[in-house]
Amino acid sequence: MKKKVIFDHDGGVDDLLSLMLIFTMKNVELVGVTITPADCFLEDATESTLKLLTLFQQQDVEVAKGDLYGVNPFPYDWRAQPKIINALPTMLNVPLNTSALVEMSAVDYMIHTLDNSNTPITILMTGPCSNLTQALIQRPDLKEKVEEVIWMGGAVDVAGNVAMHNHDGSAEWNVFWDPYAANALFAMGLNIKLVSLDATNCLPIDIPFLKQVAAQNSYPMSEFFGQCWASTIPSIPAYEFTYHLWDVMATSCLEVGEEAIQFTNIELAVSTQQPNQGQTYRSAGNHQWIQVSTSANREQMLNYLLEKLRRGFSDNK
Ligand code: AGV
Ligand code: CA
Repeated sequence: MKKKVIFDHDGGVDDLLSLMLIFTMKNVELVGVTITPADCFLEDATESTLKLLTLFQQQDVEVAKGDLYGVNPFPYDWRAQPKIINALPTMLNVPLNTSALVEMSAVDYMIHTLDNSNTPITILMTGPCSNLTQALIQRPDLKEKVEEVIWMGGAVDVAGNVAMHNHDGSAEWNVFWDPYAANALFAMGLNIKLVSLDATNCLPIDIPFLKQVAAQNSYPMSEFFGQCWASTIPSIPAYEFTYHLWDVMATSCLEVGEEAIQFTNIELAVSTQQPNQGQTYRSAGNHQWIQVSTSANREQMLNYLLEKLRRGFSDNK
């Protein structure tokens, strides 16, 4: 049986790549996409999402826009960056079809979909976790409808990627955006896989990596991924600005096993206070067991991805 999935993303370049990767997965039934207006502007992310559904002939997937905003907004230039994806020739040539959009907010859509499903649903999140947390605060009974949560977020035994004057740098951005939601989510007793910077650090999106993608440019999906990733290459390379295989690695967890990404069960807490607001730290004895991606096998991940990208846009259809 296929894995039923709701995908909550926040419109970044790698969030959009993640959506495309899901479309290639034969073991996944993507029910709906919810958008968190975090590392994006909602209008841009909605347009990208709808166009990708059309490009991959997946218009039966529903899309709901989020209306929750975290306490720590992303920098405006990061939020504006993914707009470039809608300006790429491939996307300009796709007509905008809004029929997949539902009238409900992301939170209401999650509640509605979990409530009406006879089988549990996996929630994949590649942005902040506010929508899911709010949905389950409103309807705690729906926790039993959540099969598993896969969330790109956190930094446990490594540095974070938040670089702000009033912060100690220990937090990862998706958690930092709404640390109160993360704190509440960890206390809910769900089955959570946290794909943290501990694992994603092993795969920076750099020129050697992009050359490997470019070498198989004759496949439409490789070519498009290469173009999208190129837009993330920072003019001034520094850890805080360098893209890694963040959301894409989290998304691959729908398909790959322990040989590619290794998880360790850890009792984890989230700080809601400065100077380490949003830090995910070990807290032995707190009973908030979270499966943290403590490491990943770089070769396995690379081979998996390159193999996935050797195809056209709607080969499954
Ligand atoms: O912390 C990683 C998360 C991922 O979900 N996001 C980007 C990915 O979509 C925030 C982020 C951290 N550093 C960034 C980010 C950067 N340099 N540019 C844009 N977003
Ligand atoms: Ca993201």
